[in-house]
Amino acid sequence: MSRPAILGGAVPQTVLPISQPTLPDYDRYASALSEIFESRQLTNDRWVARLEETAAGYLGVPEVVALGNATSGLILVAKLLGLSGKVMLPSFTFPATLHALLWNGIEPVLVDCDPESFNIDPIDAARRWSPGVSGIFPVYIFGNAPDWDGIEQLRSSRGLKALSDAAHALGTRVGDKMAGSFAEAEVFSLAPTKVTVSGEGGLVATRDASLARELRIARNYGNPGDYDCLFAGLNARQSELHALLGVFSLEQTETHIARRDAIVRRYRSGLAGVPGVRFQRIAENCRSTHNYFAVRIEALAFGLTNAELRSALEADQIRTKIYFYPPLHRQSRFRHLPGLEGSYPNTDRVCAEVLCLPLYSHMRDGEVDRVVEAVRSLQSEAPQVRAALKGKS
Ligand code: T4K
Repeated sequence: MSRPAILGGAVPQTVLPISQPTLPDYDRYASALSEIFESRQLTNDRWVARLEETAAGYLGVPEVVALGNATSGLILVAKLLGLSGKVMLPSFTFPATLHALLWNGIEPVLVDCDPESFNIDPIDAARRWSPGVSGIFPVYIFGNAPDWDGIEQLRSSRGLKALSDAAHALGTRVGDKMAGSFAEAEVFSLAPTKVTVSGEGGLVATRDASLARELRIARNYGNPGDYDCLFAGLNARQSELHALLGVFSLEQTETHIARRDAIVRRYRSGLAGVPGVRFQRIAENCRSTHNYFAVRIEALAFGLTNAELRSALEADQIRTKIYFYPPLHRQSRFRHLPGLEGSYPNTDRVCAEVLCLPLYSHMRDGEVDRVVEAVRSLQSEAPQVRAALKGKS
């Protein structure tokens, strides 16, 4: 085991990023790009249509609408589904989930997470339900599917609409059903830190043809074609250059997920038995995309907090992130909103322990082993590491 840099060991030459896009073959991309240049049609044309068709085929849904990013998809779907009053969402998520509701003047009602799966807890959602709630907005945390059976019970008994934030979940499967067909609309991200990328991009999957039609109008200012706008839309268009990258990237999604699965298995076996290290629970019938590999660091048993481990790994040139901190109920500008003021003990605990370790589809076994070895050696010398970190601050 090499000595940690924080304790005076050698600083490695190479940096391991938390995340990196795995890109398709450049020459093939460049050659197709030259056709786009020749056509001079840079947005909303055949590559956007092809991305939508290919994604719809892959997901097994009738309609997919491509957008400039997932955030605009979430904003537009919340609007077009006619959500109003209050909508329930998890506190443990990326801020964009909340922003989609705030842009629509909807009151968020936060729900605690399940501490093992990190996903919205349907039992807590039932507790926090009140008559003004019109919808539920689960998130596939790190690619792990939420408990759709539990959500469905609440949804049907309370007459709720559901949209999902599936930003991490293009390729997640529950049994033989792909993410994309569980809610009225599910929104995927194709941003650079995702498994499937288009530079920036988003995809909305839905079975509702009229919602898809309205979304295509909404992404173009709400203009149905005659400039007599039907409603206030956005410019949320996908460009042809991005869509092209998305089409080629989507061809590799299954290969990338299989590789990520192997990486996660290697991580789990390498870290097995390290005191205080716990893994996200993924239901047996769920195939996660493993968009991120999150561990929980129980400080008492491990000897360091998640933040201390993060700083010590940083010295070893290993980049990590504490996603999602701060959770929504601790965001300084939003925490005083009425629906955010409750207590969310599981979310607080997960946030105090979670750490996302490097994971990208082209990550080599040796790189996984380097992270495992660093975590193991930092744990075995935790008191000295803590003292060294204190000395530096
Ligand atoms: N819902 C959820 C649950 C989400 O997680 C997100 C976004 C959304 C909705 C909204 O989706 P979009 O509207 O973005 O489509 C990143 C991403 O910007 C964001 O898309 C993502 N989730 C979030 C979890 O992560 P940062 O600021 O934490 O990541 P950043 O830019 O520091 O990148 C992390 C690492 O990735 C870098 O250290 C290096 C690598 N990287 C990054 C970029 C941008 C690359 O290698 N190449 C790149 O081009 O936000």
